[in-house]
Amino acid sequence: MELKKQIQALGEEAKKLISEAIDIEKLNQIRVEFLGKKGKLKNILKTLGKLSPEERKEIGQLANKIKEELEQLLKGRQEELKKKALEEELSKNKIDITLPPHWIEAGASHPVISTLIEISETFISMGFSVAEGPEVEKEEYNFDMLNIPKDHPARDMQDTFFLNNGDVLRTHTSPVQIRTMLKQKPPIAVIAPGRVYRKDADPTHSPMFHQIEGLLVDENVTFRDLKGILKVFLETTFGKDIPIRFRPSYFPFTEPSAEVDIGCTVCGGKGCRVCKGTGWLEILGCGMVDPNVFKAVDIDPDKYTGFAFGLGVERIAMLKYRITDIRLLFTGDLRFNHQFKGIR
Ligand code: 2NM
Repeated sequence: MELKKQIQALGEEAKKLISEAIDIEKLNQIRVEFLGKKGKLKNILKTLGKLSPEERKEIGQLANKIKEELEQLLKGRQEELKKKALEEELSKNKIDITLPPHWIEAGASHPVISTLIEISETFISMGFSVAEGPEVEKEEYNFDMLNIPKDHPARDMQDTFFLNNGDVLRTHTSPVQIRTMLKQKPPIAVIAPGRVYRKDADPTHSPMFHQIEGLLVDENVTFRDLKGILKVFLETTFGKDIPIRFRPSYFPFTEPSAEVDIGCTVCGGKGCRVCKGTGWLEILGCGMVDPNVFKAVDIDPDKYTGFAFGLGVERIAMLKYRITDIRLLFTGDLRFNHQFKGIR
């Protein structure tokens, strides 16, 4: 039968083309050409009407069988080509997982900043807020209102950087406390961490360094409150068993004033180079806010009392990490910072 042969030949032709197809696009072309609505198989089947019912049934079945076979083959070949394309893509972009990584070094916090943050957090945990202010200050806020008059020797004690317009680089963060008391009335509990400047440069002094000062003002604040707060701070920073002593001292802005020593962390109190044989290390200054300071900021000294303290962050960082020359802290050499990776 002519039609049967034609259909079989068509099937063979399509099978050959499918097996030779090199991409998905070619497969789609073949599908349209042979199995499409206007495809070769449909064309042949159009002539079916002229046949007898038996022949029509037989040819119809054959055509269906061939159609199914071809669809099966198209599907199979399509899978094959997809797999091949993926394999090619993967072998082109091979990743060598044995290569060493591009090393990105993690940053490290500077020990002075770590220390400043740790100390601040200790005071924050006791209810203090953090206050900030400008590093270029009015002479009035840096000296006058702190009970340091123009002819007072304390002004000479602090070698000050003056600006042409008469302003100063703040020599301590006390002006921040002054600004706080001018705009906020008691109860006040603030710390003022920040950079300060003094004309000074040797193994233990840098012209720029960091201070944290604290101030607490309310009714009935006493020296005992000051001692309690500082004890918590020192024990948190240097350990529960750190020896502490208060020595009478003098500051223009506090009365009475004291300096606080801790037992030498290097020799344990026996006496060494670091504590200059005394067994003690000077760690901070403090006192009860002088009534003259309260008057300058319009707080009633008959109603309120307060304590204040100030400490040098570099000094504490140097003791904590056994650094003997302050200049190491200011080299800007990242290799130095990286020695303190992970301390915070
Ligand atoms: C110190 C020692 C003692 C201090 C005083 C004040 C203020 F503004 F409230 F009067 N702020 N900080 C103070 C007191 C600072 O540093 C060694």
